[in-house]
Amino acid sequence: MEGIYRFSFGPWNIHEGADPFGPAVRRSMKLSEKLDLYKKLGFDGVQFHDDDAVPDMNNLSPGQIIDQAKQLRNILDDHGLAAEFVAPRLWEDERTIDGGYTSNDKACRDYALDRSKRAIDIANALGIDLLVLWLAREGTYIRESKDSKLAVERLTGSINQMLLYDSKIRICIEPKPNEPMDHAFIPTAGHAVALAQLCIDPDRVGVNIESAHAILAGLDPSDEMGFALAFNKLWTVHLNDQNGLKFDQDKSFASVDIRRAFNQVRILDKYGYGNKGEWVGLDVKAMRSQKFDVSTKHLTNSRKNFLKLLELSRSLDEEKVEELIAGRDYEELDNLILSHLLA
Ligand code: 3MF
Ligand code: MG
Repeated sequence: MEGIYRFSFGPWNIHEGADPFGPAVRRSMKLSEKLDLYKKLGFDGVQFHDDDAVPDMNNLSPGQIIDQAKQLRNILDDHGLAAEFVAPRLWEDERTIDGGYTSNDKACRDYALDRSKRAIDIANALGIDLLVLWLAREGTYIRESKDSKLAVERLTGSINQMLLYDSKIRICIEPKPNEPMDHAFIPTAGHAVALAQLCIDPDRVGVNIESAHAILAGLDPSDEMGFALAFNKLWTVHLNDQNGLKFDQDKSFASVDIRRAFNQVRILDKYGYGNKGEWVGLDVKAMRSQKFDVSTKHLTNSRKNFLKLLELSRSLDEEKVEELIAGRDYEELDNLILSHLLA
């Protein structure tokens, strides 16, 4: 059951190169300039933070937000592009310093929920039904600062409110074990799927697996994908790569470990990922050392690597694989995979 692939990324994936230790090194591109690039780079889908779609939204009324989002939809149409999802950016406001849905302060929790509803309005105006929640600050710096059982109840309660607010919206949780927090409450696909079961409409709560986030959790990204697929909950992916347990690197897909990337492509393709409209999202960052005029190569390279690995996945001698599995000759299977990747 082979998949059909369309590629997406977010405007934040073309960026100025600032990091916690130094300032921007490339000029900013306006959203309009970025949208002009999508098709040229081989991408048809745009992922949005709510305020990528509607800047300065905290100072706009709900009606103004919807109007601006509708204008953006026309711009996307003119470019032949589609929106994939909207994600409320809950980690930058002063009211979310200690988290959004799990903040200890009720006024801050109310802000987070209200902002999420505005993000749902934007999704509606863009004609899509997918809201991604990267639960950035829903965790702790020190164990004693929050109650982890209560935090799960608060997350469930907030998601329920979103499900009630819009009877069509699907909520897709992007798990990540750490950064910016020391510990996150929903670090893996298993946690996200379990949280979905606690919600009032579990069928509308799914998962976005990001390769680097799985690696930071010490897990194999393809296993995280398989887990979500087993629950029919893999609704989008953030493919990238990561060199060990350090800060979230968002390296180009397959740039660190070709075999690990191959296995992600293989499981997606084996289970027809994309056949129900799922996009292949690439959450990758250009190296800070990259000059402005060559600062989108991480996107084209990641897409190219995916397609090359897809060819390799589809040309693997699956009969031989089955034969070696049946004979439990995993050394030979190891060699078969490596020879195939090295050929
Ligand atoms: C953080 C991320 C984010 C999310 C994005 C959409 C910058 O580690 O991966 O990308 O994917 O905010 O939810
Ligand atoms: Mg991501």
